[in-house]
Amino acid sequence: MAGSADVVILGAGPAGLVLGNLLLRDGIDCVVLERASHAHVRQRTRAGFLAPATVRTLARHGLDEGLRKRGQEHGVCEFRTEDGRFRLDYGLLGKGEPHTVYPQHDLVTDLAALFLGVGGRILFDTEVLDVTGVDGPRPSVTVREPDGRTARWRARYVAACDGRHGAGRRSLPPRAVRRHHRDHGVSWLGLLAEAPPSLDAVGYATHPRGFAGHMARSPEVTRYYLQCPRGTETGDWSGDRVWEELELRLRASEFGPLMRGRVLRSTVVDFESDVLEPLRHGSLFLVGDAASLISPSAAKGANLAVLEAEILARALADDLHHGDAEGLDRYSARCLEHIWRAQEFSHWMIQLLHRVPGPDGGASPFQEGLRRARMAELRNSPTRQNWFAEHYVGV
Ligand code: RFL
Repeated sequence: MAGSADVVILGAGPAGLVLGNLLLRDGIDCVVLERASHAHVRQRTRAGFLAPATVRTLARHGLDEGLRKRGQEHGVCEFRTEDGRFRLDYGLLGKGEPHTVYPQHDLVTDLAALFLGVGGRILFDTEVLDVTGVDGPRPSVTVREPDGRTARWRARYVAACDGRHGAGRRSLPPRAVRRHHRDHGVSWLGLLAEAPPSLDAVGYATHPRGFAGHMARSPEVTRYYLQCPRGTETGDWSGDRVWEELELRLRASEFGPLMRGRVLRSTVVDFESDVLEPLRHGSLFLVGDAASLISPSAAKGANLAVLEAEILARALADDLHHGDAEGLDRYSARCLEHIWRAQEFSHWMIQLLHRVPGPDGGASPFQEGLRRARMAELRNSPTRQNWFAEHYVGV
């Protein structure tokens, strides 16, 4: 046997590391098991739009030093459409709160350092193979250790924070949990470019050739997105082709040039969403992407992960310190309320920004009419703009 802990946490992403930090600060014995190496975890890039509620959560628990120093407030979107362009100062609308832009791999690096700094255990290069005995009082977690040998961890509770392809989901007995799934039929080519931002706003462009997006990351690096057909390989897109397509869809000739640069990294993301229900089976809890996958159109995934980790940490502390299991019993229902609201807004964003292909591959004129009406409403209605701002930064 490898060891035991009150709480065994699968995965060192935002969900697992926030949970680990909160448990350890509450005196609860826990361990984080992570398949990837420490170096890999520190450089896995994703966007990093953090909601004000997420920033407050991290601040409340003293986990925000890095983002306070290096995070940047962001509160403006620019839409470029068939009917011209318009800007929304969403940071001044709704509840008047902006996003904080802080790259996810920096957040994960900070959270891992803080956890290790207070004596936390993270076992990198340790792949969880399965979780068994979750119906009983002592579940166990089988892992492949860095030297290839298998070993077993015993726990009182297991928190599956290991994403949609993780061992937590895989270990659920058949029919223990329902999975509600939607494939949105949309894909993005996500690009990281060694180029300064070309706009002082998040840029969303709708175009007959598909969506294009612009998101500032730092003074030197910008994230771009291009909607692409399903089945696209990153190798299909040379640097020149990427920039020509971005300039066309972002209408650079009309609204100003793009600052070109080397494409450092590209990935294809197929838009899928799912929600598992309930988020608990016996002593196994699902957190973050393991609980619900949400398409990246509205930047909600990491924010939900932090929120759920805080809810679970409090519930575990009540149970382990005071024998009060009510929080654990309510965990699933509380999180699902937030998850469905985020899914709803994310779905609305997908419908706002994309010509969603129908079964024959083309966008239906009816759907396209609805999409343009939705965009016009956002452009013209102050009520709609306030609603957008509230949900865009909310979790
Ligand atoms: P993570 O971050 O995927 O971490 C899971 C960890 O589990 C490990 N793992 C295992 N470990 C041991 N054994 C196994 N069998 C394991 N299987 C997996 C993995 O190596 C990994 O370290 O899940 P977590 O913690 O739930 O966090 C979820 C977020 O990462 C995700 O929702 C966001 O990245 C989504 N997302 C965004 N969310 C935001 O809130 N704001 C954004 O601006 C934002 N932009 C994005 C995004 C996701 C994107 N992609 C790549 C889908 C932009 C993009 C392009």
